[in-house]
Amino acid sequence: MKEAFINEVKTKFLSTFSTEPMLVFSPGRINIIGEHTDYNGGFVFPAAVDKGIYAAIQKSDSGSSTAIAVDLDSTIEFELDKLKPSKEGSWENYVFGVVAEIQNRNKVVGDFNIIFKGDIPGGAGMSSSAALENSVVFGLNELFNLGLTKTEMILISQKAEHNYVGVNCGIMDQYASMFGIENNALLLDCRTIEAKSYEIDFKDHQLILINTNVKHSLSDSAYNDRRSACESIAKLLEVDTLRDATEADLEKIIDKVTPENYQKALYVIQEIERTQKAAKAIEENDLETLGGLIYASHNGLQHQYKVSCDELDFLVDQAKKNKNILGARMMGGGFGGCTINLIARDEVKAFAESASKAYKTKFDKDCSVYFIELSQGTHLVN
Ligand code: GAF
Repeated sequence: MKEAFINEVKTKFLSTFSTEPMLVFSPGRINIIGEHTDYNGGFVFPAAVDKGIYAAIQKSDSGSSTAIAVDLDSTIEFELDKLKPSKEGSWENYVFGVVAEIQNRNKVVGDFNIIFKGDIPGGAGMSSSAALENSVVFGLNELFNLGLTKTEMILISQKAEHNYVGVNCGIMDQYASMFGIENNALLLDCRTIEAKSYEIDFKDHQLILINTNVKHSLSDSAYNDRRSACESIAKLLEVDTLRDATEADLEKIIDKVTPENYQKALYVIQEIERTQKAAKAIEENDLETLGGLIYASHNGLQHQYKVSCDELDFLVDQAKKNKNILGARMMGGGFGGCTINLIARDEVKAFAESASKAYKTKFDKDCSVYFIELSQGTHLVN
């Protein structure tokens, strides 16, 4: 699959632009636990995966730049000194945003051509957006010797998402996609942007994803609304982010916030704690405890933070009925996308079949099961 994708973008690049491209692979990510905690300065526990974006890129001498998304059969031509956001939801905003944010750092990018192809299912909550942004910034950094560090690159990707895509995302996705390590998950402290890596080898258990095939749109104001709610509560508490607050602090301002926002802040404080506990459980190879934390995370996302949906809840409930599944929860921004399941290896086939059947009966549509490998972050492939 990987080889086929590389060949496809390379061949298309050669036939379209008549020059050899440089090739970049930028992965999507999973997240074991720690959801909606990144923009609250908290901990997250993601890993880069073996699905991602393949980008072929090279300088252009035609006086303009071109980007082609093979999967969307879409081509855009643009001039670097006239960049502005396209209409909401356009894929080119990820490209324009990254270039504009590089320019904002007084770095000079010349004209370029880029062709993308990917195998991250759209709207699955596996962050195809961060993979796309990172492939562009990484490719341009190499091509024009911009001298950006990986941390600078992910901050550029994040700003592109804020200013061009319109999602005030945290740093988890860009970090995981850029810094991923094979067979490892990263316990990332989003306040310092520093991570500790954990080798993931669950022996007779493994992680699988089940995609509801309900497409979420992060630009939905729901995401930005939650971020603002958290920020306004942090302000009331006179702390920088909810990372610096305790449940006892929150209790003191109970009369000053709506019950809904109180629950959201409580969820964040508890999820940050759960994420740290999950790291300890992994260190101790205590999968029962890890699984319990994962289920508790879903419960909070469903009832307190309110970013789940019927399809996700259904798949988690199916998992709960099966004692061979130690934990399951929705993953990513929410409102659709995948569940992540910690499951006994010899139960995978039977559960995939029974959950798919039950899902079809209940919702009259298919879910999809993904096996993932934890992979290296954004890198050159030739
Ligand atoms: C999306 C965002 F992009 C991340 O920054 C993070 O907030 C996540 O939702 C929820 O944990 O993927």
